[in-house]
Amino acid sequence: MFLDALADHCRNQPDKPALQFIGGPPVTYGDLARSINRSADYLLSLGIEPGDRVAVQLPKCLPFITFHLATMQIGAIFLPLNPAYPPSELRYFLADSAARLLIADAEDQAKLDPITAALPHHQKTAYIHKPGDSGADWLLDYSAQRDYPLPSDPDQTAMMLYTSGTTSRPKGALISHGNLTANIRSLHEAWGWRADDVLLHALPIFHVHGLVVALHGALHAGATAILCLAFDAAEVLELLASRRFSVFMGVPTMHRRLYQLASGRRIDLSHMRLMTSGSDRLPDDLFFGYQETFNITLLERYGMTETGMNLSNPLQGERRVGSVGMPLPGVSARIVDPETEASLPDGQVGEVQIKGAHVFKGYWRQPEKTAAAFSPDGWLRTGDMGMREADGYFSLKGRAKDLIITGGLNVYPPEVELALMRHPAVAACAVIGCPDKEWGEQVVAVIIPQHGARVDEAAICAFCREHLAAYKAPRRVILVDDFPRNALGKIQKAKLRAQFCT
Ligand code: MLC
Repeated sequence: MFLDALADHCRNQPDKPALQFIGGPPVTYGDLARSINRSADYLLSLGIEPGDRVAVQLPKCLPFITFHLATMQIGAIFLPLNPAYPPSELRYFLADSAARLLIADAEDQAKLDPITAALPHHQKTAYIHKPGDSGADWLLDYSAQRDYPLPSDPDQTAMMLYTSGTTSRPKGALISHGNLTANIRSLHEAWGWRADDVLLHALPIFHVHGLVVALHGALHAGATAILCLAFDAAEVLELLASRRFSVFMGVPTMHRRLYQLASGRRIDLSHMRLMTSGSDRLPDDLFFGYQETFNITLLERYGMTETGMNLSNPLQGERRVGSVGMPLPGVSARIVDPETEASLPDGQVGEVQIKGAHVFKGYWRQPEKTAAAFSPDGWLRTGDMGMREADGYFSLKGRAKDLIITGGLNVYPPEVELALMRHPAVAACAVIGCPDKEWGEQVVAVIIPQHGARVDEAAICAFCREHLAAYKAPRRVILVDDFPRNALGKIQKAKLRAQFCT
């Protein structure tokens, strides 16, 4: 499994750099093994047992990575949390997951202690001081050699990743060791990961893209990942041009910024073995712009939190503009009529459904939602609409579910609508996504104010930021007297989009 492959690399190439944060020292595979051991010792000293949830809310740093790997190694369930979550979201994730332990940045103690004090399952918050530098020293300064048995049951849950829902609060998607391993093996084969690859890693590490596809990909291959603390387009472009790297993965917003920064200059990046784009549709102009400016063809792929990666354009062969490619090895994909779930012929648009050993186990303590996520014959309903061409390439054609993607992050309108409805000046609201060149889509709130209420648009946006992570907050507020509704009284968001997304 993935952890076995990593353990082999730690044993066989202890002096090779596994990770390096920009500006920091290299962390060899030997160092990584020791720091995982130290993290595991610590977790065990607190009585953390297999199946316990360990939540980690840290910036991008070595302790995040070692506690991630150590938690999975001792059979507990790793729960990453975005440091941008406001207290209300954080409280929900910690309460719903019933996490026993939270590992967090000491700088956040004043914010976190009042939240965790009221949580019945919460046992401890381990605060790390300066997790980016001195916090990492604590982990590296360790010589104990342990041989913890690695989890051997592929069905054992390794991670829990929250995904928002169209009709409910966020759900914890349970990802098993077998799921992770199946997906990383598919990607290893499809993308030709090599031990001499050097990954430039500029994604956040609390999502499947940055954590699993990018970081696990490099560690599984015994390669080296160089990590930027955040995405700075100028820094990333300079690094990419330096010829040190062979692999880079980004979301379209990142690629857009890199492309705009080049502003017509030709910068040859053809030494890059692999540059991928995902988490949102890659616009055609960016695909061609990259070819023109950087002499490289981006490889677009398609995945989701519940599965990891599903489809990919080929490493060798045609990377087709507007297409997310073909099923990865071991993955099956079909297009079905969204009503009847009957398979549709090539060329027809329907829901994309997925099957394979990489597909998640289900949602934490939500058997009905888990059942609803699958067709009667066991295919995962992705909620994405797509089409298969006769030669096997798939393309995405919209969404069956009400979802906005901004900067590669999913925002579920009902979640934003719920927050808006808590504002006293809002009588009714509908949240829509409007196309945006930089972000892909922009969150827009259409509001009917309470009778006689004065609505301050800036105050509404600020109010949302108190209750939701900033990327979910509306960028624009539009006031209306009424909504277009269908015969059943349902708000017709397509009409709102047509009217207001200009
Ligand atoms: C930041 N902001 C966003 C945003 N990210 N707003 C909307 N959408 C986003 N995605 C806000 C900030 O709060 C800030 O608001 C303002 O935008 C400017 O911030 P910034 O400094 O310019 O943003 P930056 O930190 O550079 O972030 C942009 C980004 C980041 C594109 C680098 O969003 C990012 O890392 N996206 C990748 C997300 C990702 O990893 N997705 C994978 C999910 S897994 P203000 O007003 O306070 O200034 C998945 C499965 C799969 O989807 O297939 O991969």
